[in-house]
Amino acid sequence: MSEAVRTTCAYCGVGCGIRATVTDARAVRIEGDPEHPANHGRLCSKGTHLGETVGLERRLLHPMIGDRRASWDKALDLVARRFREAIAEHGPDSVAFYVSGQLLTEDYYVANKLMKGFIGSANIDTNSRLCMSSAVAGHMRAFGEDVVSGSYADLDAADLIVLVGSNTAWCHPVVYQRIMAARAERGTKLVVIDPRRTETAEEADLHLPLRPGSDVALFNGLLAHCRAEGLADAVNLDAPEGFWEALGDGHDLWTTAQTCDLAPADLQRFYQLFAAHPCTVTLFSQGINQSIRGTDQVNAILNLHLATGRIGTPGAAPFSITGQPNAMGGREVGGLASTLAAHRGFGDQDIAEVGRFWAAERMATKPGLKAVDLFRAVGEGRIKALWIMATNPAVSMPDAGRVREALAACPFVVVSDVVAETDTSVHAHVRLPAAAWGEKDGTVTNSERTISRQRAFLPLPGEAKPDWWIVTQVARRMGFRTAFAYDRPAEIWREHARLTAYRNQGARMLDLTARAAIGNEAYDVMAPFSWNPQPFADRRYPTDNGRARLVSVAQRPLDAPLRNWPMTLNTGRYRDQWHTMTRTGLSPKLARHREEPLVEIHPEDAAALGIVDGALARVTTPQGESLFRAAHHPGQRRGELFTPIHWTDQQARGGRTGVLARDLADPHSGQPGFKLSPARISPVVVDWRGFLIVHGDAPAPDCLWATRVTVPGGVIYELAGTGEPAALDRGLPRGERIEASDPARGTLRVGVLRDGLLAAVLFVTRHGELPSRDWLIGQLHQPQGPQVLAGRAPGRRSDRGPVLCACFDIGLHSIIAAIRDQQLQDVAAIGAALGAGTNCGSCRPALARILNDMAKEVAHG
Ligand SMILES: Nc1nc2c(c(=O)[nH]1)N[C@H]1C(S)=C(S)[C@@H](COP(=O)(O)OP(=O)(O)OC[C@H]3O[C@@H](n4cnc5c(=O)[nH]c(N)nc54)[C@H](O)[C@@H]3O)O[C@H]1N2
Ligand SMILES: Nc1nc2c(c(=O)[nH]1)N[C@H]1C(S)=C(S)[C@@H](COP(=O)(O)OP(=O)(O)OC[C@H]3O[C@@H](n4cnc5c(=O)[nH]c(N)nc54)[C@H](O)[C@@H]3O)O[C@H]1N2
Ligand code: SF4
Ligand SMILES: [Mo]
Repeated sequence: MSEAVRTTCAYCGVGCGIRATVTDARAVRIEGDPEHPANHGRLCSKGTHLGETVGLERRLLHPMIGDRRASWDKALDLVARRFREAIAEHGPDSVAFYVSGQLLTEDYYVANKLMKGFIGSANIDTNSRLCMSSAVAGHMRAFGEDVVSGSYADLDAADLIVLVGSNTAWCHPVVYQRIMAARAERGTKLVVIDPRRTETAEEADLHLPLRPGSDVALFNGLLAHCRAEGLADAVNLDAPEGFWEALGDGHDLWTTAQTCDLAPADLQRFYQLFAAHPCTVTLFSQGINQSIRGTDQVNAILNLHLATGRIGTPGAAPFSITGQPNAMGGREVGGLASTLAAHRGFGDQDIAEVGRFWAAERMATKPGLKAVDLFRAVGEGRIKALWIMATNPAVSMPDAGRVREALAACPFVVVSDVVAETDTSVHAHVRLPAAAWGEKDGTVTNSERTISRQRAFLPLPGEAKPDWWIVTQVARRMGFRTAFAYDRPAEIWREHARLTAYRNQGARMLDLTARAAIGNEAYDVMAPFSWNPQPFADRRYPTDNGRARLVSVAQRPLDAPLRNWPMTLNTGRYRDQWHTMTRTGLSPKLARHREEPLVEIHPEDAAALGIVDGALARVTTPQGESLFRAAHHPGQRRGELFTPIHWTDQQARGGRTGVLARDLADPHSGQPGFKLSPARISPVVVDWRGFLIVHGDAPAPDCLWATRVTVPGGVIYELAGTGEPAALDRGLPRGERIEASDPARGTLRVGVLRDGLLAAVLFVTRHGELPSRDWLIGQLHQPQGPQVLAGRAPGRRSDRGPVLCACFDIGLHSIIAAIRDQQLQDVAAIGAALGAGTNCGSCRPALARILNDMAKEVAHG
């Protein structure tokens, strides 16, 4: 066994430090790094189970041109030639890169430099456009520079934490645990502002389930209240003319409560909490950013913090928390089409200075196409060559059906990815195998501006190569040899750090001078550091006059429901899946939390529309339609649906949220309004239901509904369909067949044995019950006979229910039984009895809810 390598988690913007110990050829033990400032040793369920994602199943291991393996030389030459030809024939704006907050800073830096300094276009945009570009635009308007002003330590010091549009318990779990610890220690108040009652909201002192899209009204109303109370007296601010006057009208408590559809008493309680606790952190993410009003919503929050002086002191900050592991690094190097590099924009002086620094052959002179416009341009044939790196736009872009058509029609598409087949890469002319987490070296910046090293601890498999290498090879072949002559990430890091310092003289806060000359060894051992531990402590801002700017923002009208689209669709994340599941989807443990894509709906809406809990339903929007399993949830607002973003064609026949979201975007940031699309829902009637469990892997059976779930040693497909299920068993693997079907009762039970070992089972029923899958999954690759078709161990019935604790594999039913039988009173007692919740802690909010629900049941007799 080797020494532990210190690196950073592959997933979210919390940026937890990890100690990875290689235990076998492709096996690794993962522990939280106690010395990392972001997590002090903690990890959530996703980080804890990273070890289950480092295998080589589904990896892309060789360059591919079409369906054929090609040498790196051939593939790189082809990419360089096609980009050169397009530029020669149609100009630099006829090509584009679409990159990702999951690239390392060094990868990002070279891609940006190639496009903006050498190709001569700014057509490089990133999935961060979909993620936090409204926060970027808001920061620039208020501070003059894209600076996130909060730190995790502020959460320890705050007296009030307001979570707005953030399901922190699921999406930034280690930050959430830090909030919970502060609450336990010092009674920090917690307010959650989210239309849905999420697990995050369950724990709060106050949950405000506001009308979607009404956040500007809420924060303007609060600011008007603070002004009236004499709390808005901060200095060193510029307010535009009429700013305060505009807050005079229609911002009283009653009008605001009505606009936001909140109980006035709840709103008043929030105002009082806010007024009483100057040490306030307002942490926000996609419920704010992913809106056609996103930038205004961000500025409404920044206005409030600036005007009440809640910024720049410990425990007081507006805090935009980032989603991806390196969203911030991408912002620092200029990965967005709307910024140049090193926190510079497209002013003449910036263009001239960056051009000189790069010795650029052809500088971009204006911002490039933002993601939504970029894919529109692809669809209109204006982009002749497109290179996609580390993102899956065929799933994650709004109106993804249109994006797929655009990709299919584009003359030349290159995809760099770690997996062989994604919904995007099926459209690629060239696929380039990228090094994955654990194989690549570089830096990432987390939500609080801490830069950490990601380090390799596994060898590069097959012919995979790091992204920076792939980009520089293409750049060299396009004729830019000297500008891309890097041999290692450290060289790129030094250049990036020098660029942040170049002609800076205090004009921009991002200044990495101190790390610009570090040697290769110092880079290798570089410890995590923040490039600015407490921004704005001196109340000076990187604007022309050093003052921050209040921005006049008014609540834009909220659409009434349309006749054919009586519902609205809200979209987001599950606790244990990451985006399009290319990696978390490999983990059997993570799969158990939510096995299928659900559409959550308020029970009364469901009753009115005939949507049965657990049955299939069709969600339709003007953009497209997809099937989901319906789940009644009283925490949904009336009139609203919620679906997850994770499922793709690789995992399911339905569950495709991307095709449903409309592609309207915020006018300032270009960020799509993913959280609100007009929609309707209808029941889907099926003739039969079933499941298929296979040892190893198998393609999805061809039927109406098939969702793939990774299980130990194989996969299970949950199935449903219309007509005759008989066709299904044609898809079974070859081997000795055993069968116990009863056509009269509408059941079909088939098993396949290979060398006496169970290779597959298919269970289908028209009316009856299906057995618990757990026992059958455990029989895969075990010696079995016909009795396996009973579906359970002789004489035993065990069903532990959906798994809540992914670390110790403990199901809902086991937890309920333990609470009842052992009279467990709190989360700690459950932990002591079962272990649940004692490792990563991601299930603690769920455990608290179960205790609460059971206590209520007892109280109601
Ligand atoms: N488990 C998991 N964690 C992740 C990710 C993942 O895929 N899985 N992805 C990472 C990434 S890239 C990101 S960007 C973050 C996202 O992290 P979050 O922003 O916390 O996650 P979301 O689920 O997208 O949306 C947050 C909440 O916004 C609410 N919301 C919707 N409309 C409104 C509104 O009008 N006003 C308000 N106030 N709230 C609204 C939604 O109901 C939802 O609960 O998560 C990161 N962490
Ligand atoms: N409806 C709706 N849509 C959304 C959202 C929403 O809330 N609602 N959220 C949006 C947000 S915030 C985000 S961030 C996006 C995320 O959406 P995407 O970025 O499209 O999703 P991922 O699955 O993270 O895609 C990353 C891809 O990069 C590959 N990859 C992983 N590591 C590497 C690497 O080191 N190098 C290379 N070259 N490839 C790698 C993975 O295999 C995967 O195919 O989705 C957006 N879409
Ligand atoms: S909170 Fe979880 S997913 Fe995010 S960085 Fe930490 S361990 Fe990784
Ligand atoms: Mo994101």
